[in-house]
Amino acid sequence: MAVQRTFSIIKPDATKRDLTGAINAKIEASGLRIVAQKRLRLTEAQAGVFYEVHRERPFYGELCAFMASGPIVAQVLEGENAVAAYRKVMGATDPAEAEAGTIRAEFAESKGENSVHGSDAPETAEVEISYFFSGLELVG
Ligand code: FUP
Repeated sequence: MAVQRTFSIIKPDATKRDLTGAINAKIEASGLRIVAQKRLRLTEAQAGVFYEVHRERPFYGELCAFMASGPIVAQVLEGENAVAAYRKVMGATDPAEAEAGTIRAEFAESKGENSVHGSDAPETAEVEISYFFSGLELVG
């Protein structure tokens, strides 16, 4: 399996509780390298574009408001099979269903405020990375 990149967000519920370091420790312990990272605050409109795929879902408005409610940390992670590897480290969307030791099992507050985002496929990762980072910001 070739080295791959995935896109990650540490969400507002986690930055609010100063969990960036603890989450990064879990990411790095899993063998993934953080090759780009920045803390920023999205507007609801910017969050809406990012989550466009969920526009018709009942939770879309709440999701966009939450993602704009505080700072996020946008990241690019690199490693073997990074997309699937990170989803394993994140755990299930609903923390009640997340495997013990995963980021969401340990830190997520609810299905909506679940501490992290990770791309669901290499093609999605490429689109998501380019929404947040320029080539010049990806230093490896
Ligand atoms: P995931 O890939 O695990 O982040 O999950 P999804 O792509 O299914 O959902 C994206 C985000 O929508 C979740 F992180 C949180 C939010 N969501 C809800 O608020 N309620 C739901 O029932 C499902 C998802």
